Amino acid sequence: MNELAIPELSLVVLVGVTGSGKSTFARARFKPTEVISSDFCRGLVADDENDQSATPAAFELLHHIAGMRLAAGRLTVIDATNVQPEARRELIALAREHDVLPVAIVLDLPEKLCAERNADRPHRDFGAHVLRRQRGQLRRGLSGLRREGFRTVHVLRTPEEVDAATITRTRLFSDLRHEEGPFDVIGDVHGCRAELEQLLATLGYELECDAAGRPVSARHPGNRRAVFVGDLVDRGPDTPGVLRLVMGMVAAGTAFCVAGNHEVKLLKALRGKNVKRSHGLDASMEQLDREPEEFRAQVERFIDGLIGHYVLDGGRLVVAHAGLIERYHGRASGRVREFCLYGQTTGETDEYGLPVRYPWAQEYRGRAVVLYGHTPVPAPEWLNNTLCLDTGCVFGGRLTALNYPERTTVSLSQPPASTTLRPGLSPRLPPPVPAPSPAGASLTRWTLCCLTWPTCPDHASSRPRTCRGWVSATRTPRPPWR
Ligand SMILES: [Mn+2]
Repeated sequence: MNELAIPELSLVVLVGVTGSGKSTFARARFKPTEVISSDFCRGLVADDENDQSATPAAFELLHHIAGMRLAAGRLTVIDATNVQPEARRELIALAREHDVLPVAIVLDLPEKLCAERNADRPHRDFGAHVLRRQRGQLRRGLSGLRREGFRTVHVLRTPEEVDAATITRTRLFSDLRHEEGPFDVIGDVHGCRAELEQLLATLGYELECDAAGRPVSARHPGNRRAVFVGDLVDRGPDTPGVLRLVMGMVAAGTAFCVAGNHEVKLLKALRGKNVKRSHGLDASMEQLDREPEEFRAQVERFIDGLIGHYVLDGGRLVVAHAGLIERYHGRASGRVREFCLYGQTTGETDEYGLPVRYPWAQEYRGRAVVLYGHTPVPAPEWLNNTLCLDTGCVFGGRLTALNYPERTTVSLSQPPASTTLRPGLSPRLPPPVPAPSPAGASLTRWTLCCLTWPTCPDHASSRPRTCRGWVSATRTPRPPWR
């Protein structure tokens, strides 16, 4: 038995010369409606499956049907030779267009066997040269399939291997529909370990500490589980402490966590890539440098394993760092991950030189609740079944959680007076304001205020929330897209 694992929502591209047994293989392992063959499409457009002059029309039809199935979220198998790179390129583009994973299953069988099978079939009087050419194309393309974009590649080389192969459909990493909650979904923590501990305690979680008294996990006596919207790290005073606690909870099965843009950048830095250490990354790296090598390796593995979004509770709840449009729920592609991490930008910049973000939540009409963070807001406010939970904890705001399915929010403390952020805008960071702390500990906090820094005269004041720059920023006219 040879189990071939494929994601349950994928575009499966069979690759093999004529006579290699693709149709027989597919018939035994997929539903008849899941398999679209070029022969069948040729028959549909020309009343003759072997009419090679109908090939262009047949493939147009094949792509059309496949596209409609993928749009509907249905696994689709392409039964055609697909030995030419151009043919595969079009199918990979089709998979990407519908944000599903492309899979290749290659039947790389001996040429002699394929020739014998063709000889047995009527109307398959291909010359030996056709078979030889197809086989040459197949062999040349074989090693580059992953580079072409196939996320999964299975190669079967003997009739015995083909016979023994079974298909196992695997859930997508994002698919947690079987997890029904209840959940406590927690906004951007950004290294604020003390606030996180306090919030978890407020929510009823019991913290577990290691010998050094550091919280390494937490569980809820009522079996509630936490879901973190990402951006655990950077800017705040104790990124390692937050990671230690959240990694422990995820490992213990008492929390889930999706990736934030700050985790992704931190991972690059940890791997020695040359990234600009801005937006609080320098703080994280300094803090992590004081941790043992083994801990940094753990962090690297943890971040590397973070998924862009989760679909939970039978599809009724979606969590992604920057939110997610309905069309991308439960889908997998580069652009879906980009959206989860960074949101959708319009490509324009505003008067502060910051990217203008596309107001996806204003246009959201989906049935699933979408919970996210990424853009600090003064208070969580429902907008078309979506809720942003980033209330700017690290900027002097609060750390917020939403109880699901109850839909009650829990925030740590009172919000700072009259803080309003322009929607769709990240606060520009003023320089760190050292908080008065005993023994000169290097505890630094940043402020939410002052979008006009560095032109603001008060940006470095010790009471930044009253800064004049902040006040004038709140009077800034709404962005053009509102
Ligand atoms: Mn973010």
